[in-house]
Amino acid sequence: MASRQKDPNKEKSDIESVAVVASDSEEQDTFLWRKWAAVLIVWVIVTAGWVGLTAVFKLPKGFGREADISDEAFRLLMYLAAPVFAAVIAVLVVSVVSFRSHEQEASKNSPPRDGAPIFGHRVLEPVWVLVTTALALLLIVNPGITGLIRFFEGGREDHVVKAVAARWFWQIEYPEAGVISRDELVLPADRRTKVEVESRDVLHSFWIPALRIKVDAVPGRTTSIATTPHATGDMSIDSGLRLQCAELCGLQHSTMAMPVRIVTPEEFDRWLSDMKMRQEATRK
Ligand SMILES: [Cu+2]
Repeated sequence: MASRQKDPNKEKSDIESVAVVASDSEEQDTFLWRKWAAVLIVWVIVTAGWVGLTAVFKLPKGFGREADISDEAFRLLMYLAAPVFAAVIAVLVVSVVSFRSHEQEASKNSPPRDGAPIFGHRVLEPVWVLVTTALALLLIVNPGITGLIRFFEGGREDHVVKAVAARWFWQIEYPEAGVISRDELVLPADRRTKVEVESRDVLHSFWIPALRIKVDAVPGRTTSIATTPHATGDMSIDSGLRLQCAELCGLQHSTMAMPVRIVTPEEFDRWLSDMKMRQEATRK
C-alpha cells in the first residue's frame, strides 16, 4: 500500500499564497481608512467654509416681520445644507483624486477597477434612510409648519390695500379712503396691511423683495397676503423696496414694477388724506 507523501514544495507555496492574501487585505484596509480620513478632513473644511460664507454674506435687509421669519428659515436651511453638501463634495473629491486611472493601467488597456457594491449594505442603507428621513421630517415641522403658523398669526389686519395688475402696470387702491395710486405703493410701518391682489388680464405675481412677500395675481380671483413692515424706507435706499411682477406675463414683464415707500403711521395718514383731497378735487 503506497503511502501519500506530502510535497514539501507545494505546502510552502500554499503558506506563501495565504500570507500574500492576508498582507493584501491589510493593505487594502489601511488604504480605505486613509481615504475615509481624507473624506472627513475635506468634509470639515467644506462645512466650515460654507458656514463661514453664510455668516459673512448677509441676506439683503428685510423691512418687515414676515421678512424676519423668512430669513430665519432660509439661514437655518443654509446651515443644515452645509454638512450634506460637504459630504457629497468630500466623497467626490477624494474619489476623483484617489481612484483615478493611472497611466500604467491605461497603457495596458486594463479594464477599469470598480469599488465594492454597496447595494443591500446592512449598515449603510438603514443609516442613510433614517438620517435623510429624519432631516426631511425635521424641516417639514421646523421651519415648514412652525414658520407658516408664525407667518399667519400676525393678528388682525389694520387696513386693506388693493393691488390690481394689468399688462404692464400696477394700480394700488386704498378702498377705505377711496384713493388710487399708479406711481407708488405707500405702506405704514408697524401696522398690519392686508393686500388683496387681482388681475385684469393674465397671470401676474405681486412681489416685494424687501418684505419677502409674494402672491399670484389670478384673473377672476382675489388672492391676498398680509405684511407688517417694521422699518421705514424707499427704493432710493434699497432696490428691494419695489413692487415687482414675478410671473412672466409678456414683452414688458421686467418693467412691470412700482416703487414702494414705507413711512411712519402719522406720515401715512397725512399722505392718505392729502391724496384723498387732491383726487376729490380733480373729480369735481
Ligand atoms: Cu409679469
